[in-house]
Amino acid sequence: MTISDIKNAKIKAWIEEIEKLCTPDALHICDGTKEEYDTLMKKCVDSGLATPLKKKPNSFLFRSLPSDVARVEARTFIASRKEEDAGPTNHWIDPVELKKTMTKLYTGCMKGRTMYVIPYSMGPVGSPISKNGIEITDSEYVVCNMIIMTRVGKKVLDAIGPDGDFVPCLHSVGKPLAEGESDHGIWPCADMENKYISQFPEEHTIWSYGSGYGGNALLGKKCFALRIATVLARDEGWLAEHMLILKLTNPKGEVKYVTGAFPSACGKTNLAMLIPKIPGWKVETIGDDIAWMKFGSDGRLYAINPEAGFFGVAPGTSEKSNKNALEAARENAIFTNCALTEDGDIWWEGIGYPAKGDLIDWKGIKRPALPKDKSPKGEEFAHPNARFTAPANQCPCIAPEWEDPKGVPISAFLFGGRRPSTVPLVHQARDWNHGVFLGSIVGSEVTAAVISDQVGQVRRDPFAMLPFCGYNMGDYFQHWINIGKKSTADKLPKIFYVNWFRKDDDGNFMWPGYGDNSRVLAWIFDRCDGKDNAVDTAIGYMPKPGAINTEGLSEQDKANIPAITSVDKEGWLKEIKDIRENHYPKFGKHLPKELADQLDILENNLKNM
Ligand code: SAT
Ligand code: MN
Repeated sequence: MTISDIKNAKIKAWIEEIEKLCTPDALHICDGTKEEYDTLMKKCVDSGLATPLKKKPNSFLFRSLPSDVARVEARTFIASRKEEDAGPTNHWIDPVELKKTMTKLYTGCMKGRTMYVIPYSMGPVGSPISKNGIEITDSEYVVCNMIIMTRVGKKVLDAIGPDGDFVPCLHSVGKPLAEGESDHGIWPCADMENKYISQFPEEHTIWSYGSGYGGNALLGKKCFALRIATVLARDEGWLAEHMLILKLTNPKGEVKYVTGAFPSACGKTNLAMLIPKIPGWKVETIGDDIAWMKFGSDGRLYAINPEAGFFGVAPGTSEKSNKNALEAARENAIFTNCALTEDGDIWWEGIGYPAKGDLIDWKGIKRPALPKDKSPKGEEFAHPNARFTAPANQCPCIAPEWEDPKGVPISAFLFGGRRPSTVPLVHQARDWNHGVFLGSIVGSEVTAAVISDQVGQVRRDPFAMLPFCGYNMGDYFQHWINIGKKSTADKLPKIFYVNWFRKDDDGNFMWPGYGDNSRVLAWIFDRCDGKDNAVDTAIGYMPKPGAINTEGLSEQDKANIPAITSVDKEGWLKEIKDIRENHYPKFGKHLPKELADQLDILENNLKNM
């Protein structure tokens, strides 16, 4: 395609404006075809940025710089006109000031590079729930990832039409090249203080500069499908959430769709692709990271997966933990910051087998293989946030309806995080507002998915949206309360809080997780049918003794069940104190009264226990 194929005057003018600002050597309008993907990948291989993998057809390994390995929350900004509208959990900069700073950075920033224009759709093209974006980038890595992760090409320009809406997304790695200079195989990016991941919520616009990694650079994902989409969802009455979507079928062949919000690197991909340990049950995948949900005319919430691929955490992914993800990435995949084996395959910690021969680690250094598939902290062969990018339609358990433009009707929402104590295996909210309360208090240990000195510490991550809400989080809570008023209890999803990560005093996990989480999903499925399998407790409904199927579970795991399915009164009272003193006060007058009331109810219930 050339610029003359673009009939939409707004798009054309924007491309010309950015071209003038960034002064690339060439302009390329992406059509998303295989030929285009192959040509750009070849360019990456020729320049030394990508290594073709002999053992995985049409798959490539990239190594980033150690300073550009994950999202950078401290450099992520919500530039609303008023600081209050960004709220207490976001980094705010005045949009006029930010644009001035970034315009300076963008000036001439694509010198020596090609400027790519990627027309893409989040969601099936033409679905009433889908939205269109256009990303301009100077990174071939970004284009190739976007071709896997979204729907790219002329069909999107056609869907936008001559005067339709789109979200403009500007990205540069922030590393202009001098005359005759090349990257020499070194990942291009800018220094930390010059990285900016900026959202302008009033203009529905994204400007990203200086990072080439994941959510910082693939702007359809966190920047659009979450930060900007939360703003659109608030204004238009729907939900844009950091949630997997799965299809659950019981032994009778009955189906329910479930979504689940968990912070980054807490097992969303594994849960979405789970292989049940209990006979007769089946899990299929609709999405593994983001759900967009709108009310249907029947009053139920229908969800689509706005993405077309998986950008999954590689370490820990094995035949045992997630065979389906490995299968999805068997070919036509991109691997970032994994280790390379002598025979041309990828390897990572927790892949399930020790590597043979010498390896090249994610920093490009040759290392002798280890006898096990674990490494000491800080010396990993694959970076802990190493990723695979794989087309969703290559996943063996992808649900046939995963691209249904109507979406799928949701029966249950799960919230969860990594909580070594207090929070039980599963409990159910009594009603919608109680469920919103549970979402608002989610906490989790910080993972390697973000560059932070808090890794390993528990932080509050409401709705697993802490880094992804494009406006004041207190108003976002209110939006959730309001959504509950738009339908009736029988039609709204039931809300559950799960915790696969309880630990004993010696630091051992008390629940096997992975495929065994199907035991909890089965209980939830039956709850949605109103089955009498629960007891009413101070914190909500919990499984009746014996209601969790334990067939085939080890004796040790069975013995742990009473401890992880009971109410830890002291732990919850501490939790309440922390919410009351440190969490809720942050939101000031933006905190919905309904949530303050829920906190009082919980405290009373516990004191009367
Ligand atoms: O934001 S990323 O896409 O890099 C990964 C994540 O944090 O979920
Ligand atoms: Mn995510």
